[in-house]
Amino acid sequence: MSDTVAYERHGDVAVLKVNNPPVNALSQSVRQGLLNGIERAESDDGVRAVLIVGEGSAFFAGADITEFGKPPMAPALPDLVDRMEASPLIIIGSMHGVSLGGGLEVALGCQYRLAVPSAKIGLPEVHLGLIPGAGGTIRLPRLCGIEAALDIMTTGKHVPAQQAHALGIVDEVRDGDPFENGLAYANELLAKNAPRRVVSELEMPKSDDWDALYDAVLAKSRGQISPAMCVRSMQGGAEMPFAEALLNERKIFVELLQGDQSKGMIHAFFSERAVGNLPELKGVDPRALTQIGVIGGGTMGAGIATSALLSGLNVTMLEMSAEAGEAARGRIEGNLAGALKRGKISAERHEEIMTKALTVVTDYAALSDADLVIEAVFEEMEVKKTVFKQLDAVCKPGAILASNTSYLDINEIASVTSRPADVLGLHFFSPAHVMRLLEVVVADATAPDVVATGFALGKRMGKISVRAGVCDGFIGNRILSTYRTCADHMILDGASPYEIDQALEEFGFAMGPFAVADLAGLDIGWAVRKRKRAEGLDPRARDAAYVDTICEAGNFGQKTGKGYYDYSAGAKARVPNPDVLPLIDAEREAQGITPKTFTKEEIVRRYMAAMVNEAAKVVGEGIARRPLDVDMTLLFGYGFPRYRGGPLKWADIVGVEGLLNDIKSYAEEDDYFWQPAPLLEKLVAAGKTFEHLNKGDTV
Ligand code: 3H9
Repeated sequence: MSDTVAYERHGDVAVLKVNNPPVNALSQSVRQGLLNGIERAESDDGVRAVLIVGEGSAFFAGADITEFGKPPMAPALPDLVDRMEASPLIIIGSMHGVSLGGGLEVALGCQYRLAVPSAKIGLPEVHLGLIPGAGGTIRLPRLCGIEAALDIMTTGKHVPAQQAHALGIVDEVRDGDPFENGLAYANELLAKNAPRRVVSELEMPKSDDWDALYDAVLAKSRGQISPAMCVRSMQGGAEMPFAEALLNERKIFVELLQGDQSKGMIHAFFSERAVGNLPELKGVDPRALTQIGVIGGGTMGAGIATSALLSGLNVTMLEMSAEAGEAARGRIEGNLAGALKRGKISAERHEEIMTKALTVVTDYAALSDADLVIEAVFEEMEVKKTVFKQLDAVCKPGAILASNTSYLDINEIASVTSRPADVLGLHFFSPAHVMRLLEVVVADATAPDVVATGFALGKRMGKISVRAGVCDGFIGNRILSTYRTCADHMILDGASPYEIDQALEEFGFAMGPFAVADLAGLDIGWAVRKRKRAEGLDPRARDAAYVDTICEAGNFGQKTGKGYYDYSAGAKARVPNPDVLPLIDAEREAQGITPKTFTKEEIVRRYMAAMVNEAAKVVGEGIARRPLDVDMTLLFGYGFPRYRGGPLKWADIVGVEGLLNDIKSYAEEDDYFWQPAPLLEKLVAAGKTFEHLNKGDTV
């Protein structure tokens, strides 16, 4: 047998127990073990059935993703599943935990499927930029029809056992131990001489219009190709003999595996898990958290409070007046009503939160037993300092003081307290109870257990937490400010905000930068520009003042109904604001610029070059520890398309050398803005990529 699959004989049933922690991925050893087990059972006298059961947390989490991109190792999963179907024995899968991807495909190669009620099944390959590659696209529809199968494989969702049973995917749902249940079920099937029932021999459902299905799926996936390719593979199942359809599925799978989108998505899968894994925090215990204070109940503070409440923490919300406190309570209640409606909390929990877990106060003294206080007040240094002085005076020793600032210097904020080791930045993204990103900003004196507590809080809230160092804008907003500036330069030089938004939305961003600015509120950027101008702009920096005119007229984007776009017909029905282009024309004229045209490719190339260059500076300066930290920041906080993996993964894919050459050629027009990142130059000189740095290599 193999190290990971044990063979046991229980009367007429051979049991294959799979043990490949942590999630029973179908690695080569597991595939080999299953194949050997089936062959042994076939020659084991008296064996009439085979039961496959997973030890530990899952049946199977799918193919072993770490094997992707390496030379294939026999037996291949599709061959194993075929071999299972060809066996004269009755093969039964007893599922618990997850049966995902190849794991469900193995179950589909079984003739009977049993699950515990908590089991979940799914085909999440699309989240890796792939399609199911071991028969899933052509076996699953035979059990549950095209519509349900397409829904499962194009969304990648996890389907609970009862629902899978109702769809005909699982034959029986029984509570209890998966092995005991499975053995009893196998013996029942043998006792009643249950027939062999091979999924590939069932009738394949047909569609009248595969192209329409393909188009509909493609239109929903914002540039990601794999969901639509599930349709094409399923179509093959309906139009070709089974063996040919299987080869067709395999061909599509391999093409996608070799393509850029799966590279981006597999990078995202592993980076999402690696991002919170910091060597410096190994063995460091976070401080205990029960009671959280939040200062300021605007949109951001209310969102943070909601997130904390939803994660089971008690929250004391501090506002300046009773009226402001009531408004904050109203915002939190509104957020929680949304969570209740979406089934994220029960009515009882909602009631409990509003009556017990949330307290709204106006006196700092009420924060004396808070374990952690997050300040979310107006973005101005003096205001923040006043808050931190008061917190320092009332909070108990050991309490952590956090600022939700998005740009300001945490060291300076910490300096007004007597406990800089207990101060850090916790930068949430609005709406804070929805957005997944949390930047944990580590200041010079922040203690390791305070950092660990920031990560523990993020985990508890279901966030992707990224470690950031102190600088203007930390990781995300610093990079944003650079690529936004690049977009502003392109506007001065001839592009329109609408062309830029369109090009970047086609690249895969959820929204273009100008639509984002309208959503966030143009007043935010206006305040930053005013601050920077007050500090004194470098005379070599290009300035675009036309957008200030929009703000001066009281147009701050979506919240006022007008910004770059006009939202009078609703937020989704955005149309260009007719006032904007004349303002841009006037600005170009005032600066003596003759506008030129930009193709979509040029727009994307410049915008991405600016993003990658600044990101490389952020990594080079140690503000982000690894390129993957930048990638996850952009993915989870800035709408960067997941299928491109993040800006630095994208840079590796398109080639860092070409990007550096572009940056150098742009520098011929503007050598102040386009200063190549030293790290990028070193990488190119050493013939390395950002991925080398992720793996711990240095340049
Ligand atoms: C496929 O099946 C293709 C086939 O159709 C065709 C083939 C020919 N492989 O997420 P967690 C690791 S494609 C290798 O933190 P959780 C993970 O990296 C596959 N490793 O735990 C992590 O490692 P570390 C389709 C895997 O409890 C550790 O396990 N299947 C795999 O929050 C724990 O993971 C999928 O896409 C894997 N397949 O969630 C399922 N899965 O500790 C992908 C996990 O070193 N997996 N690891 O960071 C998941 O969705 C979640 O991991 C799962 C557990 C729900 C299983």
